[in-house]
Amino acid sequence: MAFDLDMIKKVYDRYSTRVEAARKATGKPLTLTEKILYAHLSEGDAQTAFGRGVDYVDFAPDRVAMQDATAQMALLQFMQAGRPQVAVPSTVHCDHLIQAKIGAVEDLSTAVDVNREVYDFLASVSDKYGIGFWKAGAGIIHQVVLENYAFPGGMMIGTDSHTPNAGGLGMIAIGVGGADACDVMAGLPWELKFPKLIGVKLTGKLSGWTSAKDVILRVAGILTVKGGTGAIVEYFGEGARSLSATGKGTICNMGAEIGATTSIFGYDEKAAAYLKGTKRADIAELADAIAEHLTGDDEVYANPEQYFDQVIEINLSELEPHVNGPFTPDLAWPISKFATAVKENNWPTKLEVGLIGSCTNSSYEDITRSASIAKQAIDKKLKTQAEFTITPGSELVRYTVDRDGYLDTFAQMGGVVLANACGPCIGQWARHTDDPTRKNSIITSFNRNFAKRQDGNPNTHAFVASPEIVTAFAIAGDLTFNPLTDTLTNEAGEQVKFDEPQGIEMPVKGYAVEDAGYQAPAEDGSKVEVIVSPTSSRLQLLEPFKAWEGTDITGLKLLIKAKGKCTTDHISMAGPWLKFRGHLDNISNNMLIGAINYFNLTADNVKNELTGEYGPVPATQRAYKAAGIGSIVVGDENYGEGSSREHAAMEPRHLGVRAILVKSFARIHETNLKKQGMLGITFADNNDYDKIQEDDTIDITGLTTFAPGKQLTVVLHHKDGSTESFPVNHTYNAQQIEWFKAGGALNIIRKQMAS
Ligand code: MIC
Ligand code: SF4
Repeated sequence: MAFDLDMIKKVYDRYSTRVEAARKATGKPLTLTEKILYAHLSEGDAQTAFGRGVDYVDFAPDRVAMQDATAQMALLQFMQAGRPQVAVPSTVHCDHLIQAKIGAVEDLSTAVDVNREVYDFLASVSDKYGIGFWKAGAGIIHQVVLENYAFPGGMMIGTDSHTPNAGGLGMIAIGVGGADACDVMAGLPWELKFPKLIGVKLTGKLSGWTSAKDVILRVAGILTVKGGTGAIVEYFGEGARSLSATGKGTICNMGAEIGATTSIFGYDEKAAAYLKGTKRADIAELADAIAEHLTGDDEVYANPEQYFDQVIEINLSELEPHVNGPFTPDLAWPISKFATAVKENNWPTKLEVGLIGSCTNSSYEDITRSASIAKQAIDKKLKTQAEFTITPGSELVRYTVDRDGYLDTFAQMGGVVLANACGPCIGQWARHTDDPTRKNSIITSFNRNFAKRQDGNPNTHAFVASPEIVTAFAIAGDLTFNPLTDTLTNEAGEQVKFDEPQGIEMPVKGYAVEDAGYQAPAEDGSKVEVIVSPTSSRLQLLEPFKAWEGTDITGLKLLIKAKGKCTTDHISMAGPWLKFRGHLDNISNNMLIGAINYFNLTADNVKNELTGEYGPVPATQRAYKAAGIGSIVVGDENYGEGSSREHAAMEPRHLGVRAILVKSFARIHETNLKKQGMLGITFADNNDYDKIQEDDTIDITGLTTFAPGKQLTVVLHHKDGSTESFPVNHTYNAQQIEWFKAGGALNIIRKQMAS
């Protein structure tokens, strides 16, 4: 049912020709990344775009995947595009809106109730436009995609930043905003700045406590949250081939945390085995026939420095397990140094909750390795000290590990199984805590750990590690414990030590499931009606944004000058706000409420220049909007890091912010701003950030001659009557400038489809 063999055949049919042509045109051996990209250039660009150094290139992705929290906006936009059906195979996954509170069964039934309107909307839009629909409880998008849709050498975009998970099966899978998904579903080419290439050579072999997760935790430590920006990370070497396909998925998934466009592994025996194990032997057979093209050329891997922009080498035999955090995923600690770091930094040593699973780490291998630790706790009479939860990534995995007895083991050690959904990972967690003001620690096998991410509490110190390390920590209940070397006192008062975890890559008896949770769309959806109630608080049809007025933008008020980290969680918080993801006006009430105001170092408290009073960011902006005055948001480095949610771009657009001026942008967010017709600009000289004062009135000039590569000018009118100006950069190409002028890319599509 799920995968589309004909589509894959078509991709593979043109593959060899494209790769050969590219080799000839560039006169060089090719990396895997280049091969897949070249094989997916859209027809127009296919002849001209070989060779790097080209800027924006048009691609033709094979698939689109959307999760419920972003699909609503993507599909509300698609409905305006005027097409009867999607142009490429697409799926919707209901995973983000399920709140973890009691346990899987109860939480799922509450979610189905609470989110009925949204689920019904997504199901009917999917039915109408030919989109595959995965019901609530089916699992988390990236795990379901890996099990059903990812294929070696393919290209997919997804409305979620962890879409790169499919790189574990050799697919170029890239996280985008809903507007990008809308283009591809409408049959338009998809544009991407041709990426830089980072090569990661893995030598040696994992053993003992070390797992695939530790590879990416280490890479995050090396590259930091910005280091992968604009790059695709390609893993290779004997070490790479020794990793399971799901382990590779974990590494690619968390590549989002270093800002990478995506990450990828070549097709190998492990990938073939996983395809066969998940009932896709026919895909493995097709892939075998073009296997030489589904990996980088030998010359490239023999001399990677000549072909990659940057090369990192990691010896898996020497790699230690890592724990990263708190508050940022790139603060990497080898386990041998972690206890000292905890003490020196005064992080709360008592561990309150350990959480395993999520889209990042809930494979059969992960679960069996963690269960082997849990089993030891039972056998060695250790009492689990912290709370412990398990979030399976999909119903397929859940059913299988349940059948094989692992969920029982977790239950015996005191674990609680949550629904197959994002839950605590995205702040959908009704955590029971006696005192939220207490500094406290949790550890997860998820990927993000920004402040407030899991439970909305700024006092929570969240750390990230592999599921087996998380399990051991949860049993110990103490962050200064080193499971590799230390002993624990058991209920009989004896000192006991953990043995190394043991796992099984894939179920010996095969994967099984009763109801995977898939609903195929109608053959002919033209009669299907999509209903959005005009009084709904959760869904709202979109109104087109206004086109640019044709002049410079002047007289802007400074809405906020954000200081430090300003992720999409700061700009458009998730958790309780997820329920408004389909209602632009309502969700706009969370705009920038997490950002720290440079002038008073508080969140959600900015000066209203019309009254001189301080108030919440959204209310202040609504006051400017009501007065017909535009505003500007100023930010720091890597602004918009994290999620793909385009709400972080649409909310300011909807409320009348005219420009975002920052030191640098995260990739997806920058594109999202452009798509929505917003002006996203960067300081040419970062010191100019310091010139911006709270009471400034600001102009942006040069817009009447807005052109690629040409700087614009920002003019500050200070309160004391003085004026200062400085140049700012932008990365808009000719097409994107048209989006700006039209007031958003969708306004252009709508016109094209109507004509
Ligand atoms: C996340 O991990 O932050 C999310 C929630 O999956 C987001 C998507 C969203 O905000 O809906 C992402 O990573 O893109
Ligand atoms: Fe869901 Fe978390 Fe994965 Fe995002 S990172 S898709 S919130 S499980």
